[in-house]
Amino acid sequence: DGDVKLLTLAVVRRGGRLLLGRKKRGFGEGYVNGFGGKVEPGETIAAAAAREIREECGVTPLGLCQRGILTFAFDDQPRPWEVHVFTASDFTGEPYETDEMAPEFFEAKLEAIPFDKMWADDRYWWPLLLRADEPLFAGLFAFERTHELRWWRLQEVAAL
Ligand code: 6U4
Ligand code: NA
Ligand code: NA
Repeated sequence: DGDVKLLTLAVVRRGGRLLLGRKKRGFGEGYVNGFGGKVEPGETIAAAAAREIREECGVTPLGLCQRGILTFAFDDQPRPWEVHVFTASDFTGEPYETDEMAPEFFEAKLEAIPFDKMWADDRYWWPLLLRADEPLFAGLFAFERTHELRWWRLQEVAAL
């Protein structure tokens, strides 16, 4: 239990489409987002990413690959959140709705991503996530009153 809270966030792809979900409860309720959650003690971050995808929409990711680290500092949370962002190139199984997420497919292009229904930081890092040359990225985003993005920094990095 260190000085940051470790979480995962995963965007699952199939062909020209992306599987996202509308979060039904808890932190970020109502937002469209990837699948993810807290890394459990003794679990690797990649294993947590795969587990959270399965728990939240029932599919098993294939080709899971880490693309970024985003740190979120909230003025109303005790610790910053360190969110490890993954993509999966495909999945097995059929997505279904769970208590936590209602899955939905979107075209895998920037214009089709519903940024008005997402966390305020997403519009900044999604362009890097969707770029064909798959850069790695690191970002720091400071929020006030949970949802108001006050300032941010984002850069491409050589390694995570
Ligand atoms: P419980 O219900 O306690 O098991 P758990 O599923 O472990 O929760 P949850 O759902 O609270 O964790 O995790 C929050 C999710 O929201 C993670 O996938 C990270 C993501 N997230 C948090 N802040 C975000 C932000 N500013 N922008 C974003 N995703 C964010 O795009
Ligand atoms: Na979650
Ligand atoms: Na969890």
